Amino acid sequence: MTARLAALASRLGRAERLTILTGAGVSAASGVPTFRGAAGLWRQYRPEDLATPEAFGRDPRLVWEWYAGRRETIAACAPNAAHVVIAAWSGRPGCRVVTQNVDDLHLRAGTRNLVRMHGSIWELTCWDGCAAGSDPWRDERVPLPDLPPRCPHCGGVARPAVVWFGEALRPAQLRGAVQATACDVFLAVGTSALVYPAAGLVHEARAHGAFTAEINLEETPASDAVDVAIHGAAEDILPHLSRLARQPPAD
Ligand code: BV8
Repeated sequence: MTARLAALASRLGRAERLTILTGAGVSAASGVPTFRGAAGLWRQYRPEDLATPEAFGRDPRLVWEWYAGRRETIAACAPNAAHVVIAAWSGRPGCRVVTQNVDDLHLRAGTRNLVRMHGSIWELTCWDGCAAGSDPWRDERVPLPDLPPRCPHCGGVARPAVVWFGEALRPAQLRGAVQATACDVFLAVGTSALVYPAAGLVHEARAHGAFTAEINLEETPASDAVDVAIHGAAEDILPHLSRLARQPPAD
């Protein structure tokens, strides 16, 4: 572990273009349930039952009850040490942060140059497709006054402004994520590397010649593809890496 940490720290210290991809594991220490861990969200619900446009079309109230519960949980959570380190790194020239998370904890930690691939649980758009409601608006009320909430523009049904399974990512977010793979160091943190197109980004970074690394509690399908796979908690490993990367290189 030490040698791998030192190798990654050395690369981080020298990187002119650093890209960090995060998943639910970065928010776990803040109390936000992951999708596939022991207490994972998907254990209680099947993704196809809830995180799809078909599910929402069938029963908007049921899907909103799931999201309203997640919003209530997330509202009580604060950024953890992993978010704080990533926010500090995000201020470096050439650093970009691409997250799959919809909890906005990176935003609350002050992260710059952030691409939120799957949107935000704190934003809504119009499900009924009115023009004014196609751009997400922020609604942080907990609890929401009624489920499903209404579109303020047309009075129709509002939906969470997140990307569901089977839905395309918004072009600007997809473009930002793909452009971020043109980097010197690509660091995936706290993701099971199962959901695409996010899971494909590490391979695109490798194709650009990037040094790739993964920090995760467990093996993932990306572990064999990266140059360095470090098994540990993001909230422990990232502060340690940050200290190592600041040290002058050993003679
Ligand atoms: C699309 C938002 C196309 C909603 C989410 C190939 C190419 C393209 C698409 C596909 C493809 N193959 C299959 C698909 C379809 C599908 C897909 O990938 N399916 C999977 C299941 C196989 N992809 C899609 O549908 C995507 N859309 O491609 O559209 C298209 C094009 C044109 C027209 C129409 C369609 C959209 C996918 C987005 C789905 N939305 N979230 C919401 O949140 O409610 S996905 C959701 O799960 C998350 O956002 C996240 O992205 C994803 C994976 O979760 P992770 O973040 O990785 O979290 P997970 O719990 O899985 O893992 C956490 C890890 O952390 C674990 O390994 C754990 O060990 C570790 N950990 C825990 N604690 C810590 C830790 N590590 C470190 N420290 C800790 N403390």
